[in-house]
Amino acid sequence: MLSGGVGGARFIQGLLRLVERTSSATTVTVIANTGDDIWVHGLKVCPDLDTVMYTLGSGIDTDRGWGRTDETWHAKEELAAYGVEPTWFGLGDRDLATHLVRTQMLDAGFSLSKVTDALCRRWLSPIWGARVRLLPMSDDRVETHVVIDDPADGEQRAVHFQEYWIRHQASVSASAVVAIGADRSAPAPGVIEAISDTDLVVLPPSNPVVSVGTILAVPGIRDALRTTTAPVVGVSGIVGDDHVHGMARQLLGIIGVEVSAAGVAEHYGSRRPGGGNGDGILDGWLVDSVDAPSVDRIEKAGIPARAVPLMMTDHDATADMAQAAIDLVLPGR
Ligand code: FO1
Repeated sequence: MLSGGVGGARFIQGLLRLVERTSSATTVTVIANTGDDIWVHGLKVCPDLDTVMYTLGSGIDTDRGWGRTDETWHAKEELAAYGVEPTWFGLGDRDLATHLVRTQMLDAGFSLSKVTDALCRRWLSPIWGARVRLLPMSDDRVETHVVIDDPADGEQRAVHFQEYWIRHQASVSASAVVAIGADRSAPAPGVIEAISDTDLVVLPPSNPVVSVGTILAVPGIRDALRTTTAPVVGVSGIVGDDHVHGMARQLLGIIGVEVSAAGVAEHYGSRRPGGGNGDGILDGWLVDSVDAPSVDRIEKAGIPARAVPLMMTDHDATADMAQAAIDLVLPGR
């Protein structure tokens, strides 16, 4: 699976529920977006890696969808009392420990994948053993920035995605999304192999621009998706004309993609020869029942599609979604 934060993590929970139901020996590799990563107060923070890790490790705050359960905010308050910026980005006390360990290990020369593996030994191994593996998309520094019209002075400037999203609440006008460093990055160890040597690749209902889009910007990953012998199936995060987890509307608008399940399917493109612009990645696309009328349009773009309920209300409902995705591209499995 390629994954962003909340939407991806919740979908993986459903996929794992399905694995439990069928008691099969399936293993799941999650390749997480690291374009949201940010250095704050001298610490390396990896929101999507941590959201997946905490969610699957039962340590997530389920209301917020990010950060730790039973969190306290004393360090944040103390930093604010010193007037230290950024005050708009909050690190909880428990969460802080993860960033301290990660930063120390990076400083000691370990790669982000090695650090992630070490952190997952606490969170994933006791629950999932070798059945779930979490990989960063790249060990190289890639940061998503958004070019905004700064409301402070009307000047155009590129700000970190987190600043656009949290400080500006995605409500300032923006003209571009740039994955800085992506063109010079390489996939992390195991990423290409995981895509090439699998039975199925799933794109969960993660953000098509700043989550899946950033992963696809790492050289080699799109090619691996196009050449793998496994089918690639995606689940729409857009239901009706909105994003279930909130942040696709503005971002799709910036890159000129229609905010609809069909618009995103066409943006990813069909993997069939001649599909999309010749660089499509999809063999199947699941849309919500309310988007059933768009199935014809998606299939005309060369992407087999089906409409089913896509609300991740609980793990069982999400497991049904995962099963529907599998039925679409691997009938009878
Ligand atoms: N989201 C917020 O809305 N406000 C925050 O202060 C904030 C801090 C934060 C710290 C660590 C972390 O792992 C995630 C955090 N998030 C926060 C969530 C994050 O901004 C986004 O939801 C993801 O980057 C999108 O996947």
